[in-house]
Amino acid sequence: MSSNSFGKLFTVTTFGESHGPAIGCVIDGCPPGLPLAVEEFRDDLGRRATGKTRHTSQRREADEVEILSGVYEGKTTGTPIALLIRNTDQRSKDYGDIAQTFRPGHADYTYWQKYGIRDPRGGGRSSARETTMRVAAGVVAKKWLAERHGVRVRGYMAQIGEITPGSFDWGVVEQNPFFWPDAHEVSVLESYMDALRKSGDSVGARVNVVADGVPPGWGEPIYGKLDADIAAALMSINAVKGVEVGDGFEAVMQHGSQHRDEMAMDGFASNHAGGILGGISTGQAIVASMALKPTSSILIPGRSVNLAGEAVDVVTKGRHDPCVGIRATPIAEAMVALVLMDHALRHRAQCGDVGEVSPRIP
Ligand code: EPS
Repeated sequence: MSSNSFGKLFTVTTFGESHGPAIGCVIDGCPPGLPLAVEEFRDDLGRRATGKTRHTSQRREADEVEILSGVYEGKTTGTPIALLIRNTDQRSKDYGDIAQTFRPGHADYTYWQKYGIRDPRGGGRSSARETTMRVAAGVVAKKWLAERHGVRVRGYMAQIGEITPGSFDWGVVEQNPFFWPDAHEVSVLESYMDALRKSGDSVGARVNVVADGVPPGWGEPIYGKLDADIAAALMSINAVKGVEVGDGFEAVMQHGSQHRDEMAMDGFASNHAGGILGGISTGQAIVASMALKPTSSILIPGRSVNLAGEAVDVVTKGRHDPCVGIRATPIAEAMVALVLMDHALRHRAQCGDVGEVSPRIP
């Protein structure tokens, strides 16, 4: 009912608020015997964290994971894995004004309408802080997928505002704060973000995720399609307003002769489908893309109302992201990995005995 859990066999439940004492998650359904240590969470949590560069919120959290259950002598036991991260850098006084008003374009208003009460501190449950636990759970999924199936899930930033990469190299994506695939443009982005931050405004972004090594057969028609679950998972990330799989909305302008991915015994000729047909993986790379809106917590005054229904101008001070997309790449990877792991286990449960079917296109 309250939708803080997702997945069917590999389930993740997150809890906690931005300025509460801690955030956490419970992962259920993880196969036993997977080696797991707290150190393994650091890399991805650091990639997502605030305060690493001047281009993101300056809140500084250690984001140190505590494993409370489900791991014994360094291996998962098959019982629920509870992970906890304590919040340490809350500055709730920044939210004194916001508690009385609604930021235009923010979930402040809809949470209030739904529950009749809200925790305004740091955005409460609607804060991007919650995505920390998605990334933590995603570490477990990524590891199992890599070890058991050789699946690799990677993402990159594909657009900020109107800027798109002029070239593409996976090798540079992790070498800059934007997850940008073109090294020559990083200085352009730095200047762009500096000017944007100075102006007090924010901007949207596009993040792409690619999963290599997924075998054919994962995904459940009709109501458990792999692409539908990936879309729902990406859409559940804060600020996401659009999702595409494969060519997505470009398909509107294509002809069938162009869109179909022709097949031969040495491979598919293209991947317009994004690795999914009929809701089931083809064995090609799974390619998904998401659009993030510009954040609503900005310094440019905007018209709104206060709790008394009076007209007010809202200016959001404090520590905020001028482009939330900059930190979204590891979150998108985590969500895709979580969906893939759930579907891997679901496929194994129903169709594990089917084995490899001929002909198989590599
Ligand atoms: C956020 C506002 C900021 C960000 C936060 C997301 O929080 P605060 O106002 O408490 O500094 O720092 O992001 C995180 C803390 C995080 O770990 O992602 C918001 O409005 O969503």
